[in-house]
Amino acid sequence: GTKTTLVGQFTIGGMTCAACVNSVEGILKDLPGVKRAVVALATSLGEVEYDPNLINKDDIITAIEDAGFEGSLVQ
Ligand code: 9UX
Repeated sequence: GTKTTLVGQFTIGGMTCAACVNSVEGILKDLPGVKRAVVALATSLGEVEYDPNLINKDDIITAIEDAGFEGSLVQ
């Protein structure tokens, strides 16, 4: 069938070095349904492309929080 993906933007608080960025990107990319994740240290922003049939924005925020950072949705 047709592939469906959405793109969500999140603020990720608490990242202070490049290794934090790599860690958060790795965690996001390992989530089921996440196709792409790009995280920027300077802006504290993350962009995640995901399949809404497999994961939702709240799940993504929970994963960010579980990794020890503060995640919130960019409206
Ligand atoms: Mo860098 Mo981030 O030394 O949790 S990995 S601060």
